[in-house]
Amino acid sequence: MRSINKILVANRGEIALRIMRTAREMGIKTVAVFSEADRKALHVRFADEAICIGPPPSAESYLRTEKILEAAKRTGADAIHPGYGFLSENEDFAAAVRDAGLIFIGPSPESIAVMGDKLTAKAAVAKYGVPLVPGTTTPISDPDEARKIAGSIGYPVLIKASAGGGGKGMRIVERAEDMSEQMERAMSEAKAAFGDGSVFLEKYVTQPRHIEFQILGDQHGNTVHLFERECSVQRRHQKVVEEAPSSILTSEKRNAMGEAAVNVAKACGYFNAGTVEFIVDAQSNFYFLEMNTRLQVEHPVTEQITGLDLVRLQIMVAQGQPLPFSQQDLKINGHAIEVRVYAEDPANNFLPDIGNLKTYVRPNGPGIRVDDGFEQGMDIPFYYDPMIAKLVCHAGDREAAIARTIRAIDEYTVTGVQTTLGFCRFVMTHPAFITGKFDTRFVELYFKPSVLQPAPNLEEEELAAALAAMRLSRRESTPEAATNDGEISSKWKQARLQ
Ligand code: MV4
Repeated sequence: MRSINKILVANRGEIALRIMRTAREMGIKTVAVFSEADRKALHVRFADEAICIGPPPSAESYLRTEKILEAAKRTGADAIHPGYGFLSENEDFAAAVRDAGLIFIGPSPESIAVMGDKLTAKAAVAKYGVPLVPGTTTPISDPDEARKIAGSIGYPVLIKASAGGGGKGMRIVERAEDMSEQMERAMSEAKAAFGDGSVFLEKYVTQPRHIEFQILGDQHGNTVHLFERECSVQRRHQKVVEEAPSSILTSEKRNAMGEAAVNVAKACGYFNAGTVEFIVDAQSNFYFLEMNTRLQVEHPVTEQITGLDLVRLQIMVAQGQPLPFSQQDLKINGHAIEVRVYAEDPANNFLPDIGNLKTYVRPNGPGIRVDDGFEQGMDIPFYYDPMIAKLVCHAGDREAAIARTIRAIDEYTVTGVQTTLGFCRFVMTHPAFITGKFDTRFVELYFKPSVLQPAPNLEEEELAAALAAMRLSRRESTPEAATNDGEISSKWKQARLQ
C-alpha cells in the first residue's frame, strides 16, 4: 500500500476533468499539463496546479514523455493518470513513469505490451480457453499457405495487421484468386502505418455486433467484470452510441462472456480497469477481438448501471488496495445510454466543424450526466479530437433510457458549430435501434444526410422565437390564426431542437 497524494493528469478535455473530480473527492491534489492551445481550458482551471508542456500539436506536448515527467517532478506529483488516447497505451511511457519512481495509474507495461499486439494477445488468451475467431495465431506472409488456411476456414476471410487497431489495415478477401494481391497490400500498408508488416488471417464475421466487457483487476490477483457495453453503432470505427447492458445478451451469455473477459485479463496478469472487446455473430457466438488497456471514453455507462466510480477504483488499485467487492456483489441497475456530441457536420460527411461555442446550454434533470470540457463562449481547438461532450442518460429500463436521451438531446442547445446531436437523435428514433435489431452496419445501412432536419442559423432562431411568442399571444384571441402560425412555429421548433 503506497498512498497517492498528488496526481498529474497527462491528458486534456473532458477526461482530464473527469479524473480530477474524483481525485478531489478522494482528497488527492491535482496537476494539469496543457499545451499552448489549452491555456484557458477547464482542466487547467480545475487543477490545483498547471504546467504548460509545449506548442499545440500533441506530438510537441501531450505526447512528450520527458516534458510530462519533468512537470511531475517540478510539482511533486507521485502518480500519473494517462486518461485515454495520447500515451495511455504506450508501454514505454508506463515504464518511464515507473522508472521515475512514480505510480502509473494503469496496468503494467508488460500487460500493455502483450495486448498491444493482436497476435501476442491471441496467443496469450488461447491458453485460457477464450473463444477466438477461426484463423491464424502466428504471422503469415506466404499467399499459398494463406489460401490453404482460407480454404479450410471458408471465404470470406479478413487479413488484419498484428500491430493495427480500430480497423486500420484490415482487408476482406472474397476469393482465392485475390489473396496474393490483398496480402501484399495489407503487409505494405501495415509496414508503412505501424512499422510492423506482420499480418494474420481470420474468418470474416458478417453482420457482427461489437460488445465489450469492462473488467477490473487489483494487484493481489482478484479480477471481476462490470458487465458489458453494446457499441455496435459506429461510423468508420468511431463509436457514436454506447449502451449498457446490451439488449441481446441473456444472463447465461453474459456470464459466459464475462468469465471469458476475466480470463483475458488473467492471461496478461492484468490489474487496473480494462476493456475486453468481443465480436458477436448473427448466431450469438462470441469471439475475443482485442483488449484495451485503459479507461475508455464510454466508461460512464458502466458507472451508471453499477453505481461505481471507475476512476476511484483505478486509483485504489494503483495504490495497492484490494478490490472492495467480489463478482457476486455486482448487479446491473437499469439501463444507460451514451451519445457522443462531436463538433462535426453530419450533413457534410462528418467533417470537423471547429469554432466558437456561441451558445452552449446543457440538458439537466433526473438521470442526466454530461461529461464535457467546455463552456459557452469557448473555442474548440483545431488540434485535437472534436468531441464536445458525452451525454449519458440513465433510467429504469432501455425504453425509458431512450426516451430520456431524446428528451435530453432536445434540451441541449449548441450554436456556433454543427454537432452530431441531430444524428444521435436519428439513431434514438430509428426502429432498428429501438427494437435492438442492429449490428455494426447500422450507420451504413440507415443513415443519409437527408434524414436530418435542417439546423437553422441564429437569425432563424430569433424569428422562430418571435413567431412562437406571437402564436402564444394570438391563441388567446383568434384560434384560426393560432393554428396557422402554430404550424410554422412547430416546424421551426423541431428544427431548433436539433
Ligand atoms: C472483424 C470483423 C469481422 N470479422 N474480425 C474492426 C475494428 C477491429 N477492432 C476489428 N474489427 C472487425 N473485426 C473478423 N474476423 C469486423 C470488424 C468490424 C467492426 C468490429 C467492431 C465494431 C465495428 C466494426 C466495423 C467494421 C468491421
